[in-house]
Amino acid sequence: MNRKGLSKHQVSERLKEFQKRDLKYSSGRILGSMCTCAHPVAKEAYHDFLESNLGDPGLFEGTKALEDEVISMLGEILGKKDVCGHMITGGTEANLMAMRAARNQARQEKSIKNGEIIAPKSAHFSFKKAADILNLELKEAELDENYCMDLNSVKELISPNTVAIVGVAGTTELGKIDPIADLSELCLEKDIYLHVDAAFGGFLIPFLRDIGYKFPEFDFGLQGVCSITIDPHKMGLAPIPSGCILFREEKYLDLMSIDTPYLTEKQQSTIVGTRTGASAAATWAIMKYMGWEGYAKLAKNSMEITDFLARGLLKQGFELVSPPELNIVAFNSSKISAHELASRLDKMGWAVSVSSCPPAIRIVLMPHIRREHMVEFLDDLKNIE
Ligand code: 0PR
Repeated sequence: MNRKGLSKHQVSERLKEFQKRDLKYSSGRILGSMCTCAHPVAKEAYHDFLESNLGDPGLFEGTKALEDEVISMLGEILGKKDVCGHMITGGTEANLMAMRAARNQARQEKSIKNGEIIAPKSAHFSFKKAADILNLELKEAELDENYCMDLNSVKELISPNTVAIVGVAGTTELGKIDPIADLSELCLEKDIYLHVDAAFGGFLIPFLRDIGYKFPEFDFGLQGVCSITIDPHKMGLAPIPSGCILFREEKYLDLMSIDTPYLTEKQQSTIVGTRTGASAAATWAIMKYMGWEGYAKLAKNSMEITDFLARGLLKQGFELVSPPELNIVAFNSSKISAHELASRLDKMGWAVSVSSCPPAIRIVLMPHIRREHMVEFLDDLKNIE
């Protein structure tokens, strides 16, 4: 490390050099990400609350009130205004907290020691991390022909050690929605904890449904749903890191509570201690600014560009893995493999990702991607084939 400090100007110049190497969402070239440009309203709020720490909420009562309002607004979007929960770093931490609550409940109420969780093969890899950290065994359920969780496979995997079942509303690779209503019934019947990972779909499905898109039920309106992951830093336009975990009842938070005797709150149920208040302020600001109608418009716009891309690909002879339900398009060429196609696109400056199940080019039509970017993308694809 340098012994003498640099000037503010020197620091800023050096930082710019580093930043030049980063891709920018605004270029329209980042096609495989679930994050996007944070809205200026959210950025400003984030900046103003940089120092507030939700890990010691008695010192930051205003920020704590913002967090509470965010949780309740998200609960309202997801079918239950009086939910409990926290703002955390993102979907990984939210899923980890949900699995921890489920494990602790099963340990306490059913004396289950070697717990198992059942998640679809399409679930985000954060469940592998959660299983590892929490000492749970992850059992992967098969998918049906539409790449959704297969209910019969779930039933076969249920054992006396099952502590939770996970359904996904907006899968990472294909944007699919698992049959959450069926899972809810099953979990109520078998007395099993049901978690819904709506990290991506949570900021899309309720708004799209309201303007006429058809989607299955997936939220707290279903009595079996115990918790939901929803990420404002994906389709919510909040800065990274902004994630949320919502629980149907306070008891799930209590199951994870640890005494924190010298803090302004006497118990803490989150995994992290010092916790970002800036994310709560930014999420509150952007949700108030956008309103229901703003998010509905944003989601509709992304779906229209999705549709434009999907049609364009079909016209050019590409195969879609399946018709897009949310703003994710996965496709293949009949001539070259997905990995080969991805590497050729990369050389042309397009940052795409390749899905694993099945292998395909996966494009997430986030708000930073506009129609003109897709016109250019489709043109470039013509030159590859
Ligand atoms: N649940 C679902 C359904 C997800 O899609 C993701 C992340 C998570 C949980 C985990 O969320 P965090 O990454 O916030 O902890 N989905 C994206 C993915 O893994 C995250 C992402 C975003 C990856 C931007 C790359 C990227 O450039 O693909």
